[in-house]
This record gives sequence, C-alpha cells and structure tokens, in this order.
Amino acid sequence: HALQLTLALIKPDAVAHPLILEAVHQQILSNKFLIVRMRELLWRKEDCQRFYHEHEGRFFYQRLVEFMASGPIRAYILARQDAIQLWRKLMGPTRVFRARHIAPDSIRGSFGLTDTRNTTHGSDSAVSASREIAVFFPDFSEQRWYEEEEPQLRC
Ligand code: YYY
Ligand code: MG
Repeated sequence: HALQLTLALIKPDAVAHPLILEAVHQQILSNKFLIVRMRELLWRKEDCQRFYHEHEGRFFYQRLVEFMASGPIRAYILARQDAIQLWRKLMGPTRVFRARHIAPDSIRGSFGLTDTRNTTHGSDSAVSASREIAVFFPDFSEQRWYEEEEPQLRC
C-alpha cells in the first residue's frame, strides 16, 4: 500500500495541558499525516493492562498502567507513507533523558516529563498497529479502508 496506518496516543499529561495538546496535534498536521479517526477517552485500568501486557513484570508496569488510566487520552489512526517509523521518529526516544539529549526537538524531548509521562505512544510495527487500532477503534475495518478510502487519498 502507498499509505501505512499507525496508532498514535496522546497521554494524560499532554491531554491535560492545552498548549501541549495543540502542539502535538500541529506536529501531526505539519508532518502531513492524514487523521483517519480520532477520539478522546478515559481508559479503564484493565484495558491499560491488556494493552501493555508485553511489559507485564517490568519495574515500570504498575506506574505505567496507573498513569495511563489517570486522565483522558486522545487516540488517532494516522495514515502516511512510512507512518509507523516516522511517527516514532517524531516522538523521539522512550526515556526522557535520552530524548532531551539526543532528540531535543522531538515531541518527547520537548514535552516529556519522566520516562513514564512521555507525552505520546506510537505503534512499533505493522502487526502492533493493527492490534492497537482494533483496541481503540473496534468498528474500523482496515481492509475496507484500504479498498474504499486509501485509493482516493494517494497522491
Ligand atoms: O514504545 P515506547 O513507548 O517508546 O516504549 P516501550 O519500551 O514500549 O515502553 C512503553 C511505555 O512504558 C513507555 O512509553 C513508558 C513506559 N516506560 C516507563 O515508564 N519506564 C521505562 N523505563 C520504560 C518505559
Ligand atoms: Mg512500545
């Protein structure tokens, strides 16, 4: 496909701050992502646990789950050429110290508060993107989108 889909989340620390929320949204637009779907929600702790199950047992798992359920988050399905890799590059490294030093202009380098409160999430592979899109947008059919909408958006 010409366009790739990814799931992006704006985490509670950033949704709670209007200027940061707007700045992250502008990064999405100025980097020519298409916003395919968008919603805001308050996550239940059990859903966070399921979403992050690959990290179960890690030292940060509990605080991550608590944090992600602590306030509203915003979820996007984004489309673009190389969407997965580009969104992760724009986010910058996971950990705030690295982000600030290696990629100070990245989203996390600019707005990340701690390793946990690091502003955004992005899918890390096509397989994760499909799984994660289905978690937040259960009515969205990737197959139908590629058949009916993607061909008209390509340029
Ligand atoms: O994909 P990405 O978000 O960049 O990092 P992961 O290694 O998948 O970790 C997911 C999530 O866990 C991260 O965004 C914050 C949290 N976390 C943490 O709180 N402390 C760490 N040392 C590492 C990750
Ligand atoms: Mg990850």
